[in-house]
Amino acid sequence: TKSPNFDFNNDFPSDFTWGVATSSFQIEGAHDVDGKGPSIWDTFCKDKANIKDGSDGTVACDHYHRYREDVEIMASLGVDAYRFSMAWARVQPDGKGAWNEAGFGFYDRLLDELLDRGIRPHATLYHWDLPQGLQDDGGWMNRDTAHRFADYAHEVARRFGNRIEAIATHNEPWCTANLGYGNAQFAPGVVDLKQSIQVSHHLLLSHGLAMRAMREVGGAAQLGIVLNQWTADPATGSEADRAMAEFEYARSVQWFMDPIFKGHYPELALRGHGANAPQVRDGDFDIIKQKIDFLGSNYYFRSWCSAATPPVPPPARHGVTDMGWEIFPEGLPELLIKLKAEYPDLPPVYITENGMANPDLVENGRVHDPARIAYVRSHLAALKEAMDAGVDVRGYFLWSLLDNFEWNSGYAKRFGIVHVDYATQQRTLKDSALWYREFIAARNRANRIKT
Ligand code: PNW
Repeated sequence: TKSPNFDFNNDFPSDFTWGVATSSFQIEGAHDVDGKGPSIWDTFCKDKANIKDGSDGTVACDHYHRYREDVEIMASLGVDAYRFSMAWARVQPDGKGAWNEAGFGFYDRLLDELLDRGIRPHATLYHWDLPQGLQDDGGWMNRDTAHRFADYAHEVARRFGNRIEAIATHNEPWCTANLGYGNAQFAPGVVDLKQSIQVSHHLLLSHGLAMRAMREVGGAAQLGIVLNQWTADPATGSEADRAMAEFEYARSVQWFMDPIFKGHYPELALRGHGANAPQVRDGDFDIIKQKIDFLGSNYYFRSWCSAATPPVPPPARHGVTDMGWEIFPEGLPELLIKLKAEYPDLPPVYITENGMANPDLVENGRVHDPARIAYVRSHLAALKEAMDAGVDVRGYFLWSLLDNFEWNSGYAKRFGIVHVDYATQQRTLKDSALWYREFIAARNRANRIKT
């Protein structure tokens, strides 16, 4: 395909990692193929009221059967790396007990395909699809699930640890806890603040146990975690708005960072949680507070904090996405610079997700998505500012390679730089994919001139 005429200037470091990201449940489909067990998302989708368009993940992008084509697309874009997740219930159908060789076989083939194409694999162990068998035992409310997770991490590291560049334990534990147990937008669909906070502790514990188990194996992979992060801005200068923003930052960002980097929960959030504070056992923080090799940071928007009724809306000077999320690139450097100041031991950072949903705009075989290109460009310019200010950022993964199952929004929200026609499973590069390809190619040209 001929690229639209883009002007670009890729002034990132020559060894910066350019990637795309997906997750297992959102793209794989093949929900019961080759011995895969059900996950809590298979279960959650059975209640049609949970998903806006009543859809589910049984087929999704059929990536399980089309991974070769999808890797081929990535190769054609020239990406350096691919961030994907493994479906725990594919490799251990019940979440405990026997391993499923056919399930491991899929990831083995995927890794081969990627490595053959020179695309470096970045794997996430848990992107929300808990085996239903573990949910039946209490899921993340059951402390034992953290130990089951460590067993799973150990096995993945043992089998694949030398072929994966980076392994993240969790994707966005904030979402698992708050959307899964706080407001029931996500599986398992519980509404209970106290439980959501206990779950967040078990997630952090499971991260620590998994880190330990994987370190024990050794292996070349860098080990870390992926958090969704934002700055929290008060809507006005009022005392109430400022207090709200401070608490919001503490309960969402510091809540996951402080245990890992400082070995305790943030005081302000603990106090605010009061009787809902989690049960923590002696030694838990020693398990959680371990050196991580990288921090994955997912950035989509800032948190806008207004204590007024009705709340003062965000200015949204750069518009909002199809998700209704305010576009605010300025928040990215603000966040990263703040993290660097707050956590002196901050390891190298990867932006493991960033991107936007916009409506389907197929026109004569072309998909024009200028808003997505503008979104990515503005966030990359902002990211460069953070790097110029001294934040050690090593890579950027655009969310997402493909239009896919957007959780409780079903297929109605499209995040892909590659369009998927779900009736035919046909993939079409959107203008944003063509732009990304040229952007990466500009770096490659510059590197060739240098050497
Ligand atoms: C992330 N929030 O989800 C996930 O990692 C992806 O699987 C998902 O497709 C992508 O972002 C787009 O939604 C989030 O409400 C979902 O704050 C919700 C929130 C944040 C991230």
